Amino acid sequence: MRTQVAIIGAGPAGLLLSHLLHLNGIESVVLESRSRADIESTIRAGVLEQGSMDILDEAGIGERMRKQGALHHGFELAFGGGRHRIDLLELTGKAIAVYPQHEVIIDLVAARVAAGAQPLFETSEVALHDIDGARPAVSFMHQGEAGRIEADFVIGCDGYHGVSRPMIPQGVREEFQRVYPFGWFGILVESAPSSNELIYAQHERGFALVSTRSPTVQRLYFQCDPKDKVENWSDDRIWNELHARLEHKDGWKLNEGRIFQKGIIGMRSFVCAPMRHGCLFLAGDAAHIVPPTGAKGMNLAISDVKLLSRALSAFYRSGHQGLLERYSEEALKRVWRAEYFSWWMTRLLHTFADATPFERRMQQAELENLVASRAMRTALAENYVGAF
Ligand code: RFL
Ligand code: PHB
Repeated sequence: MRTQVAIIGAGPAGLLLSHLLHLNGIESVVLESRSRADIESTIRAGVLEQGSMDILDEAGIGERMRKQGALHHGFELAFGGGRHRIDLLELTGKAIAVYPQHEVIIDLVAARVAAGAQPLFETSEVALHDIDGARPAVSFMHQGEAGRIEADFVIGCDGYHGVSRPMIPQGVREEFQRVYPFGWFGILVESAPSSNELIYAQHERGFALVSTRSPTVQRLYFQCDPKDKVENWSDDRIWNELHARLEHKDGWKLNEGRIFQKGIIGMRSFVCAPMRHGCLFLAGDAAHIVPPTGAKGMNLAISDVKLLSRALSAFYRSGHQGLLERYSEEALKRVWRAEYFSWWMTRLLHTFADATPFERRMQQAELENLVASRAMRTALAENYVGAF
């Protein structure tokens, strides 16, 4: 088999890239190790920046997002017993949408199927060949048969644990990493939202976050030991912890409901540079990871593939390689700024067990400064909505 662009991974990065290339008349094949049902039901991110919404709209797949996604014009920061609103719209003129990542995946798969280009699901033994030579190819197993696709380009959109990144030789690849000494315990709850807007709470017992998925489902997180086990957390223990971290004297109450999903997520910051080697290009989590505090992961994946689809389109239209050559440098500029913001939000809002009393006071003072200063709130809001 031969195609123009072989894409490994049907996450937001791989599926959107395939769709954007199709809109530019470029043929691609997407290989995915999991099943369609699995990728369409895995609960992950929730927040889309305005720029990401615009890209989905321009690509003609924004209709359900516009109808079912909830537009948020601000969020709240809770600390020291009070709550403070960050008015994103007033500070930046932009907003964000809460629209679950698996819904974006459903919309993208539907668009690919409608175009007659369904990803190859449940492939295994995916391997890349000759990525810096003349005949790049990807081999794999699919439905019990061995397959091989030759392509002009191979795009690694296969997430942090994928096979693409290790194909960049060690002497060429530089990796930057920070693993945090805590994780997030995430739950899905059957109940009406407790708040119209997200609440990011700093508390001495640890960070907590109130988000939503729909008018009948809440998404809640709280900082935990990354090595803890879900079995150690009964529903009662979870609610006690969330009430303790989120409720203060102002009368606001967290809505309880049936907890129907629990999970623990580790947290890291990670960047691989460069994001290109030969005809292999990396996009999304394959090249970088941010802790979820800044809600940037899916948005970075979307902005990578926007750059990449432009570069590939320019190449196929006119033979110019300039944008392809600049891809890694351009993508990494945005990546590092989002890494900084995600690290900063994480440091600002989490409890570090080894922090000295002085460092704890500095954290409080930074939060007080932030809400007191329009300039600092504006910087936070610009980063959060991705207004660059
Ligand atoms: P994905 O989504 O991990 O997709 C990679 C796909 O590649 C497949 N794959 C392979 N396929 C074939 N052969 C192989 N050898 C393969 N190896 C892997 C995998 O099965 C998978 O389907 O990467 P992509 O496309 O780069 O997308 C990145 C986002 O998924 C990720 O950054 C976000 O989910 C991060 N994130 C958030 N991002 C936001 O923008 N806003 C948020 O509010 C937000 N919240 C979150 C998050 C991530 C979270 N978790 C679970 C880490 C909240 C959480 C809790
Ligand atoms: C989510 O709704 O899953 C969510 C929202 C904001 C974040 C991270 C996750 O910062």
